[in-house]
Amino acid sequence: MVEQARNTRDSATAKDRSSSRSSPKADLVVVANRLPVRHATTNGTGEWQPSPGGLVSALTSVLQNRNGLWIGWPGTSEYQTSPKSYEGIRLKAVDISPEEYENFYLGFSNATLWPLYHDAIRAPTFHRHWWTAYTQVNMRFAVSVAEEVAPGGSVWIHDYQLQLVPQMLRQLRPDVRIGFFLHIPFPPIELFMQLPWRREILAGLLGADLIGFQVTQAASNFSRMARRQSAATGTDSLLDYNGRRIRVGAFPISVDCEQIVTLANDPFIRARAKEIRKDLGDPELVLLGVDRLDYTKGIQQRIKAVSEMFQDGSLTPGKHVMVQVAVPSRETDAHYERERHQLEQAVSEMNGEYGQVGSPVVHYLHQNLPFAELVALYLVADVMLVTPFRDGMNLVAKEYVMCRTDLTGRLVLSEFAGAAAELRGAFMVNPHDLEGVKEAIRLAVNAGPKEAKDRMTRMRRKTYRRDVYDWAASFLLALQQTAM
Ligand code: GDG
Repeated sequence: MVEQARNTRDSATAKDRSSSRSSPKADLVVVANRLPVRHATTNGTGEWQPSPGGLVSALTSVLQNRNGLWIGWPGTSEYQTSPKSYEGIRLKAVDISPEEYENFYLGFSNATLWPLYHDAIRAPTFHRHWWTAYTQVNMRFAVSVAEEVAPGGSVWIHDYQLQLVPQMLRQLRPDVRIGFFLHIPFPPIELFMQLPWRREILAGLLGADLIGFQVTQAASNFSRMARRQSAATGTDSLLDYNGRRIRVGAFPISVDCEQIVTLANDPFIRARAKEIRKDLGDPELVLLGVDRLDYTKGIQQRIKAVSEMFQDGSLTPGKHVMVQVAVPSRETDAHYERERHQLEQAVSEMNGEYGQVGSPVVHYLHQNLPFAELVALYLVADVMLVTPFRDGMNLVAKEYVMCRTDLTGRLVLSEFAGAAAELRGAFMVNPHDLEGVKEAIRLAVNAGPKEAKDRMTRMRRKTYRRDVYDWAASFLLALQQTAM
């Protein structure tokens, strides 16, 4: 299975786009908000390309082996033209209208659930018409799955946009096995209780046979909540509900370790890393941040910490340089626009104060870079800063660790990222504690080679043990073992 999956990154081919014959029912259906392909415009012409990332590779590989189908939204209203297959698996597009995009996606998914599930770092907004759109779109996904899954087949539903699908699908197709995985945190009871539709969301999730989370804390938050607000009884890992037994557990996601190591050892990428370092002015030490531009990622707080370190002399312009990549994200949302504006202001203030002509102290890129370029940056980074206020897992931390094949490099990691449970060799920080963040960066910057090597060795060993293919396989095995 793993071998096959290594080859899944090529473009969707013309053949893929044309094969829409009536198809048999699928033994395994993956359901996610997005299809594994996206419509991109290059040189003025639009074309369908595979979505990047280890998750798509891993899920594609399990679908290839099990007569699989992927159901999702193609990310455009031109859904009729989206490919009907990709890498030998069938794709089925679910349409979302522009109005539903506003209410279901930008509204309920990203302005109600996203902030609520991330410790309410921004106040969640509750609107009844957003909820209505959420239920409508979830029902459309459930109906779409019900039409396609073979008798006795399995369905794997992904993430916070589709939490009602398990129950809706169970009503339509009681004969199938249903798994659900939440990629983001599940909040503590006190926060989840704010949600006016908390009972409906719980009932939605409890339609599954297996409910997976990134870390045990999230799994336990959910089980406690379910026991308090629904008819469920049982333990944190096993719930009895409506005469069914539901398994709840942690399945920490990972990255495609082999692919990353191969890229990190690629002579062209290593040469590119040297070139980047030279372009940065051959500093003694490079600090790096790579995040989607999202208020949960703690980017501003990190810039503030580094800026204060230039001010108090712990970092020296010319000797120390920071690079911050902030990938454009959810740009139509006002919270995100404000975040970008404030971040860019902080970056320019820092450069205004401490930079010199031709040598800024922080290099800021608001771009989506090719993954190879990202790997080159990971190779350049002596200290990697991953300081989210809350994060389901954080794959950037794991990617960085896998790139450091020579066991150099130091990771500063928020204790509120799911990855902190595994990457114990990191310099841990509470991102809300600015002095603590500065202290952890100071320790990382000044760590000797032996300490850095010991820490990196621990983290690499742990990450290598379970890659994204193992993650997918272990979830599906657990699903297969649930009682029907
Ligand atoms: C959600 C949860 C959970 C970043 N910049 C570029 C680029 N990236 C890639 C990274 C990494 C991915 O994006 C980001 O993943 P994260 O895990 O850090 O964060 P979210 O996007 O918030 O993901 C998170 C994850 O789901 C999986 O379950 O870990 O907690 O929030 O893979 O490499 N990729 C490219 N260019 C960039 O500029 N090509």
